[in-house]
Amino acid sequence: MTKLSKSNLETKTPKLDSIYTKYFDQELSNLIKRAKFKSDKCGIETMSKLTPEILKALANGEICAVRIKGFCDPSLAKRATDKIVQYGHFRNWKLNVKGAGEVRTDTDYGIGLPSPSDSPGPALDKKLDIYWKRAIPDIRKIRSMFSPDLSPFDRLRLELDEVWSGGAMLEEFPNGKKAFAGLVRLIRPETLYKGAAGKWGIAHVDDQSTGTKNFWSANIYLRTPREGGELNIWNIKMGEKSANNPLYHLICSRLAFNPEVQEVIHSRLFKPISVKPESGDLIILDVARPHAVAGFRKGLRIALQSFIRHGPSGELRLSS
Ligand SMILES: O=C(O)CCC(=O)C(=O)O
Ligand SMILES: [Fe+2]
Repeated sequence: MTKLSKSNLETKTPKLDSIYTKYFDQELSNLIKRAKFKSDKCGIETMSKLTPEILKALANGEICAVRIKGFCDPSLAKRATDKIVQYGHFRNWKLNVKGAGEVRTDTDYGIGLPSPSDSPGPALDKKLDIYWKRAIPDIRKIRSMFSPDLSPFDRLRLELDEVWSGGAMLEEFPNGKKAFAGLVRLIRPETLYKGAAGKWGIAHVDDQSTGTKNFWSANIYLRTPREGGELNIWNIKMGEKSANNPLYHLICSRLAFNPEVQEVIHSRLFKPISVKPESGDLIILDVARPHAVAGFRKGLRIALQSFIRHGPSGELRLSS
């Protein structure tokens, strides 16, 4: 066993104070150190099928997430995953962070592309062209991985349309182009961050505009590790107070994808509520609440993912 000397202990567990001074000025540091969240005690509901009532409860902030157990038959999930892993050219999902350029996340994606998030300009235009061109062929490619069975992602689109007043559809851009939805996301032990974010996950929200209402994410889990890989959700009381909370702003920012900043975030958050997805489960969660995928040592964690926004006429709009 290596003996830990004081100096290598220091490099392994960077002191919080030095992280504060590295990333924030004195005033912001003090605000973050004083910031507190209240839990609203909302939970994660497990159901056997999607119902209008449970989605309304999610929309009204009465629950944090809904899990549909066995939404996809586990043996179908296994068969499709074997094909997906063989076929997919997995790449790390990178984010543009102001001042730090592209930073890696803990997640790789295979079939499909996440919608580009660059600021307006020629680089974004180029990425959007590729995204639009590939959207429908990639949706069909994923469908083919489950053939001759119904893809669970297609089933999700159908069932959301059936149960939600206002219906469900693929997100459509102002130019009439359809979005891609149902991204294959893969997390491996090797891609996890070190430190708190590797243990509890990268605490984040998925929309940088703080306090967005009714912005959900759906994940259909195809393969999950035997131990670890829980979905952690912080059931913070949402509203004006949380939207103005400097810690919430930090979690919403791209800086949250910095492993050192995660040390600060985790030191300030209370214990999350947690759910361990199993192969075949569907979870729809409110992604305005901080959430994270807990680390694991062995195995793969693969899911088909889509965001769900509420459109102007009350319809659900899906895009990855
Ligand atoms: O994989 C999961 O359980 C949730 C991932 C996530 O952060 C999301 O869907 O927004
Ligand atoms: Fe997320």
